[in-house]
Amino acid sequence: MNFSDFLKSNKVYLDGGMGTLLQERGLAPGEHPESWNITHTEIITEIHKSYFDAGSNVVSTNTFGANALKFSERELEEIIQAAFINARRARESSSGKQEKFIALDIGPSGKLLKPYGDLDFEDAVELFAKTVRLGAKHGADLIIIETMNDSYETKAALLAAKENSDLPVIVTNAYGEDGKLMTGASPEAMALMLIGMGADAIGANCSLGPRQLRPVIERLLEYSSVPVVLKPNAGLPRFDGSATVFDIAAGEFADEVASLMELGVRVVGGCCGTTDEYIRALIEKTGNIAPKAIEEKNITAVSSYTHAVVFGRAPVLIGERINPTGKKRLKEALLSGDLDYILNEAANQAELGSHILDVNVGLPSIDECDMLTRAVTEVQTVVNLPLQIDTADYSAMESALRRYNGKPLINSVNGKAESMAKLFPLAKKYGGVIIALTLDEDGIPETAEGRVKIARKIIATAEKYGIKKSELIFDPLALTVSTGADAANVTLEALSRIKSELSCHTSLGVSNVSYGLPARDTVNATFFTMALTRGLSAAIINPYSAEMMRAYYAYRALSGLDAGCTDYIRASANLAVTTASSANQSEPKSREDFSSELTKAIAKGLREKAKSLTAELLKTTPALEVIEKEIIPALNAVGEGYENKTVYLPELLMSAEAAGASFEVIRASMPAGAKSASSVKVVIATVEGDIHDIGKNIVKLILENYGYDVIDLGKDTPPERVAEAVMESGAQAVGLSALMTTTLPSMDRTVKLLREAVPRVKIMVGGAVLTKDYADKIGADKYAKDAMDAVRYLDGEFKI
Ligand code: THG
Repeated sequence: MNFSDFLKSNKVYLDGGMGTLLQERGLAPGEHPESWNITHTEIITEIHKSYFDAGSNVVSTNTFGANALKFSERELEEIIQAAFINARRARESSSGKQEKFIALDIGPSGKLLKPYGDLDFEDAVELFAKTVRLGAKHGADLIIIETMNDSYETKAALLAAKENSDLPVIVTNAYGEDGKLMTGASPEAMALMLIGMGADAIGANCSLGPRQLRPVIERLLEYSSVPVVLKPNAGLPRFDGSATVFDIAAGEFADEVASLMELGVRVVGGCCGTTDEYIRALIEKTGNIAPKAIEEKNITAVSSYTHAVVFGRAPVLIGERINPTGKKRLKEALLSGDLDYILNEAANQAELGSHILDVNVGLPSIDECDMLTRAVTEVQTVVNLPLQIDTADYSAMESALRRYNGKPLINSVNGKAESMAKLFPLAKKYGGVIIALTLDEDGIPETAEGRVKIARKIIATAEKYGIKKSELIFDPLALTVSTGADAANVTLEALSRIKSELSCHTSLGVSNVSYGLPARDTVNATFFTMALTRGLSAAIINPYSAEMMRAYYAYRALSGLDAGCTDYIRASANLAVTTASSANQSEPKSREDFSSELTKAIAKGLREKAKSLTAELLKTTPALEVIEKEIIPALNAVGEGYENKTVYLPELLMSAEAAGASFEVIRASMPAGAKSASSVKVVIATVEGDIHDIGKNIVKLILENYGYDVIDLGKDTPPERVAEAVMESGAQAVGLSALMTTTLPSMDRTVKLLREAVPRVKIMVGGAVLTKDYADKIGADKYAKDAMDAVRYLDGEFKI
């Protein structure tokens, strides 16, 4: 039986931990576990065999970090080939009677993707593709992409798997205590994107124990139309004085995973700290649980890199402003390649309450493929809303879909044969909810009947491409009422019928209705309300229009979607203020305006805007005042948001970038002598054996923006180098980072050496697996739980 067939109707038992077992057997800090496929074949084979003997259906090759960043092409092939030989030997020698499969295991690259990190998306795809091709060549039955803590990197890996093999793919992410990925994605956002792209099973692994992952699993089950996977750690890590141990034993682990299987989880195994004993206990405990059939959820929803927007609950507002139609300044900006105008519009529309933003950069003389891709990529750095990609150019559509970080809204397909033949394959490959216009080769039907007929044709054709009708949202086309008295009526009737007869969601470009009329906002808002009462799911609107926004909030309140009318009341108080200020964009600004605007620009991560506002402000304000009254408050606000989990890593980084740009302008304006003001030096490093530098890089950026002189030693840093650098530079403080439980001992060693060599230096430690207890135990001065915590500590120590 192949794995796809097995997955259809069975419970699937994966294997347990690998890395933690290799450490017990002597894997040294800094040594690549993947090399052991060649140097310790017996041990690797024995571990695989122990899992097959325990009853695992799937054993994952020891290739978690087998990628071209860590190994040369020749080494990579040798390692992957050896990994499969080991796994096959284990399979052949195991006496277990269950179905047995071997999965190519793929873990994260250890790098953040651009623009937050320095790995380009396509380079990430190619990096994973190399591993995928080798896995397929050497006999993988399936691919498991696991422990991914960033949505974009997960997308790159899944795309690589799909484009370079026909193998089934399981994708599991590492969710934190807040139920999100490190870069902010919710479980439903991941489920939507991954299932949209064709993942065969999705789920959660590593990071936490089964009990802590329950809320994540519940949300995955609610949204997933493919089997849900759970591969947790053996509870939470604890440092027992000499080694890292996990806090739940096999029996308790099995009980907890069993309770989630009762809810519908179909694929289970263990991650860090689990052994064959855990898998055996798990199989024993859950043998009698019948595998739950997978239900089609038929949820119509899109996602950004952080969250989902679901259609059919409350009306969805799609901001229309990123569209050059009728906008001279935007056209000019696009032609000169300036994206700042768009980023501003994106940030404003988000602030005004849009749920999704339309992105259209179509102009006759523009390279739309390049511009749309850039616009889509950049807009995602300043807002976390899902995007509606709006273009008639299929190559531009494909390029933008490829780079989009989430499950987008696709604007649009229509009933023409060519449109469907071009668009549906793209939607099928990349995922996305498709706006379908009810027009075809014969134009827009004048009757509602004619438009419904086209909708039926589109549904039937989509099905042939494997696209369900829940992935379609119909736009029955708002036409200009001043040129056709019945225009609005026909559209509304088509809308009602599409909803009642076809059970599909609908969307309208509302503003079309009022062309040529005075007081367009009033006509638009009234039409919008009429459409909402007929069941409209979404609308493309101008969020600057107070009348539209009032109509929206009033509708929500009147239809029981706004208890206590709290949203309506809050919105109407805000509306007068915000729309008035954004309407006057060309008026000269007072200094006060600039002040709050710079803070805002930094908080929103608008780099270019932050630069120009800083330069303007410096004409009237001393540099120090700009730093203290503008930049620091903005960074503090974002930093606080980060701590409260309202702001995620990407936004934090973009703000830091904007603040950095602002600092640059200030530095350039200062007299030469003032630049080397007595600053505090801080040496930072990721400890030996640890190749993760994401956390450390954030700390660096933030510290620099707070005026610290940072000496960055990079990752995998031996204790001696840290001590040397501190002595040479005379640094007052050291920051050490460790992201893996396995490298905690090396943090311990570094602290010990520093205490001997430079007792005066203050030591901060941090990282995902670190706890205050551990920091105290190894004698650090400070456990910094994040970058802002580090800043507060250093400010307290050195800037009194
Ligand atoms: N359905 C779908 N997509 C659509 C439409 C639709 N996309 C385009 C359009 N219609 C919706 N978007 C806009 C964008 C801008 C304007 C109207 C609709 C607009 N522009 C002003 C004008 O042309 O007069 C100028 C704006 C300005 O003053 O700056 O109104 O129906 N699926």
